[in-house]
Amino acid sequence: MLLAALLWTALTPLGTAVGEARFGSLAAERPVVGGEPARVADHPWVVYLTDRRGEQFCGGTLAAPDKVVTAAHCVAEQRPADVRVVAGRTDKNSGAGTVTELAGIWTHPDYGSAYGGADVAVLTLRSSLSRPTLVLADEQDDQLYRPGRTATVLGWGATSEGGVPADVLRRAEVPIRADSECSAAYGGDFVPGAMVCAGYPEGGVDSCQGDSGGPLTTGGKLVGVVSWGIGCARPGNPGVYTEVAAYADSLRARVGSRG
Ligand code: 4AZ
Repeated sequence: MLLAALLWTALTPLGTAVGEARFGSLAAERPVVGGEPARVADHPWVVYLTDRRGEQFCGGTLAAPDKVVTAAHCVAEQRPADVRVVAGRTDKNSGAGTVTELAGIWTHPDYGSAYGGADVAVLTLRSSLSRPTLVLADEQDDQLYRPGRTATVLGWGATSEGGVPADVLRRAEVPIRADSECSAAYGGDFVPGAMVCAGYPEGGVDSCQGDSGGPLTTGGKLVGVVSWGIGCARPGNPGVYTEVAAYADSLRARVGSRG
């Protein structure tokens, strides 16, 4: 998830009362909720992003030895020199794994804010990692987006709305929902074809603040990137994810066809 502060910054230029109210509510409610502890050994391609001081602010997915897919809203305002990628570290308090600097940040040219879609970015690492990568969903993967299908979301974000970030990686299972259900919840802010809707009607399980940029996976592929929502795990407010297959073309150009 985006840090609320980053999201606020990203949305402030819109300057509308509606935007501010919406943003205010996001800032007040931080969001993996309802999940369980997980290990990077079981999800070796999941990574997190830190600032120069080592503070985690978003998640990501290793899609090639030197490419990480994350959310544009996580890095749009950042310089490559200010971001690190931490791989192979389940517990933030451990020294396990590797910390890698960035050679570059690409954000999708259509990205403006999380509400407009195209909330996807590719980070190029200064050195390649010897770790398994996750394949990206593409145009042939319609079945992975079928409503009712279960997907897994991973992250080091808050475990309750307004709560503190997790030290240890967490995992939760959420059902893919019909686009119409997020449109009903979020109106025009939900863009079918650019975003995926996921979560239980009754809430209780969701991504949350700090999970942004992290993976939503099913069928062994990256199908979504944690993007936004109203609060975390609230009934009637599913999580919204960037639809990776919708951006397969531009992602292939950046990441390579292996995904
Ligand atoms: C966030 O602020 C955030 N429940 C991420 C995911 C969701 C809400 C907020 C979805 O980073």
